[in-house]
Amino acid sequence: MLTLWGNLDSGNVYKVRLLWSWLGLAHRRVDVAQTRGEPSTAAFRVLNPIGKVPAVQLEDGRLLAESGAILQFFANGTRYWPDAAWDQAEVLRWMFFEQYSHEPYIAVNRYLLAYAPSRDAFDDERVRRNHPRGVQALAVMEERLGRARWLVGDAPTIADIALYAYTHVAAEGGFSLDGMPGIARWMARLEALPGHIGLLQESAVEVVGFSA
Ligand SMILES: N[C@@H](CCC(=O)N[C@@H](CS)C(=O)NCC(=O)O)C(=O)O
Repeated sequence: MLTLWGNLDSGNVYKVRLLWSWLGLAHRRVDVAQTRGEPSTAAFRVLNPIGKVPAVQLEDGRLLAESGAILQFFANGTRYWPDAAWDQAEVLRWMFFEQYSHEPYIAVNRYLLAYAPSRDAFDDERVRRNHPRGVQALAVMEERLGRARWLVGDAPTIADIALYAYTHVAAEGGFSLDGMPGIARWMARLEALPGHIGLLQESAVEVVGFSA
């Protein structure tokens, strides 16, 4: 069976869980949490040298990290990774946008405001500086989703998963989605797909603790 290392409330881990749920793939989850400092331990870095979740292990023992790479590997050959090279490039364009222009502001502010065990003046300044950049990322999404049903083409792809993960909980990072009807309609559309699970909804057949 597939193994996933990560915590339930992580959006990056949720991306993998959501795709696996769409695809009907069973997994066991090892509960590794950033709030407990577990991803940066030496024991976890054996699995993923950059010390971050998610990491997954295939049934043949191979390990893979980085949510985008994991999404692409499992979507390959399914309807969620398009056939045409141009559409594939468009999916990657949105996924790189997510990692460089969306997640560093929206996910980081969510973590600092809602999950971080402690926060100092440096973090508060970081939240303040991140905010307009996150708002800008949401505006870029709204520009597309105000006129299109999905980020790429006319069907859901892993680009939609990658951007849904932290957009739908943006409020936890202090970001309002008011006045963004395209994003609201897109989120409702995605949530109506077969196999949808919520971010805090356990989807593993077994959950085990992590021992560093
Ligand atoms: N680019 C990575 C980012 C992963 C990431 O930032 N994971 C966070 C949890 S959401 C983490 O493990 N942080 C631990 C740390 O920074 O110590 C991906 O998309 O998988």
